[in-house]
Amino acid sequence: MAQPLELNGVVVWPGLLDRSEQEAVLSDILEVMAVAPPVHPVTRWGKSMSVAMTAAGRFGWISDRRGYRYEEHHPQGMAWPPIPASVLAVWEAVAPGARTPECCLVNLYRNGARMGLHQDRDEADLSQPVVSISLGDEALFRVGGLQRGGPTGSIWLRSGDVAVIGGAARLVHHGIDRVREGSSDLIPGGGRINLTLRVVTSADGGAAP
Ligand code: MD6
Ligand code: FE
Repeated sequence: MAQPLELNGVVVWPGLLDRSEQEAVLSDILEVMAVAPPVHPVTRWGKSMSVAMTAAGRFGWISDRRGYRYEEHHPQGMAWPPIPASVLAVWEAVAPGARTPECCLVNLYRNGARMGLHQDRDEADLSQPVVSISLGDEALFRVGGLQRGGPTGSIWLRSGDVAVIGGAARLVHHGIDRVREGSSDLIPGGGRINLTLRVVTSADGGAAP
């Protein structure tokens, strides 16, 4: 594996997946999306998110008028498809020894979609990392600190890049400011797909918070 970069404690592996590996992961994720279609979640306040989401694994992350949380079923009622082996292999490569991920959140960026600065803190075992895989169009990834409102830095994430948020940086604020449309021909119809792999439950097998 090439050398990783670091930004405010977030470890980024540029080009960890080559083109054929990206195509293999994408093909598996298109199958996930065929079974569990991406939907634009609605916030508690009724505002639709610009990113469309689905998931694989025991849990998916959803948001609706009742708030956001992990659920064992897609909003349309089906169980989430299993996490593809091609995706689990990336987790094993960058997070050896970690627990097995229980959620692969699939974020689909099209038509100017962005993601505001947030923390990933809905998981019960914060000793476990979140691993993110970027596919398709390049995206400007902003990373801040543990406190909201502190200084931030940015890095372009390209198709095949893998980012790991873990350890002391597990709760850093991060988001996607913009996506460079048309910068990649990987995804049919264009756009960007980001996969984030997470352990959701506590180490003793309890429920998510
Ligand atoms: C994205 N990523 O790249 C959004 N979260 O589209 C995330 O929100 C993220 O990249 C946790 C860990 C890594 C990430
Ligand atoms: Fe996140």
